[in-house]
Amino acid sequence: MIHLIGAGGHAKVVLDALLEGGTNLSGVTVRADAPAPDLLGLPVGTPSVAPALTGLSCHVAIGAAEVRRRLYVEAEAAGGAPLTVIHPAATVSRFATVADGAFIAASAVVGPRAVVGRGVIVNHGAVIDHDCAVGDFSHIAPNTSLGGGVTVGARCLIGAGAVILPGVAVGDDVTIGAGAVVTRDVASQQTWTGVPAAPKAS
Ligand code: JB3
Repeated sequence: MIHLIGAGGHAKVVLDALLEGGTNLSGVTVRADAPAPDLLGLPVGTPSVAPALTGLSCHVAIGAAEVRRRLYVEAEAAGGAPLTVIHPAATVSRFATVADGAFIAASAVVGPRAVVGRGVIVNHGAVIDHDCAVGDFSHIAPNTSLGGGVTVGARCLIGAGAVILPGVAVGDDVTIGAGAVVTRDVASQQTWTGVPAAPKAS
């Protein structure tokens, strides 16, 4: 049995990937903190994390990094095992490492010796090229491109369509704006936007 936590937009994408991968709808339960009518036809229960999850595979399908991290901690405390979900139309090198609880969407590419951390989202069409490392709970948004050897820290948001040039290092808790082109290293807790990307004026 698979226990999906979250019933919003991202949960739709994750459930769709599970179904495309051959999981039966009857083998999935869905819970969220707020009542929702259904998720692609599945009833949604509350609260998000059931009191007992022993023996269940859990996937937290929520985009916000800190919420995703916290709910994985709660799910594991309740006995659940984090489940990695990879859409069958994603291309993941046999030499890549994908940690527990991560999600790899359709048309994403994860290259050889790349490391994708716990609870990471690699969204549609994103490319994580060879030797990249993406830290826990980061979100690599649709159609982004990380060149070879890029490192991204924990809990980052790399916005849709952003490009990070080969070898660049991005710290923890960084936000990169949509469409930015990052040509040099970014320190932790910064927001960079633009082409070439620069720290966002506060
Ligand atoms: O950009 C793309 C392709 N996807 C986005 C994704 C990565 O993140 C998507 O467009 C959204 O921006 C976002 O999707 P998500 O996280 O599904 O957002 P939303 O549709 O707003 O649904 C949030 C879900 O998380 C709902 O089921 C909420 O009940 C649940 N939720 C939000 N905050 C929470 C909390 N649940 C708990 N337990 N605790 C919270 O603090």
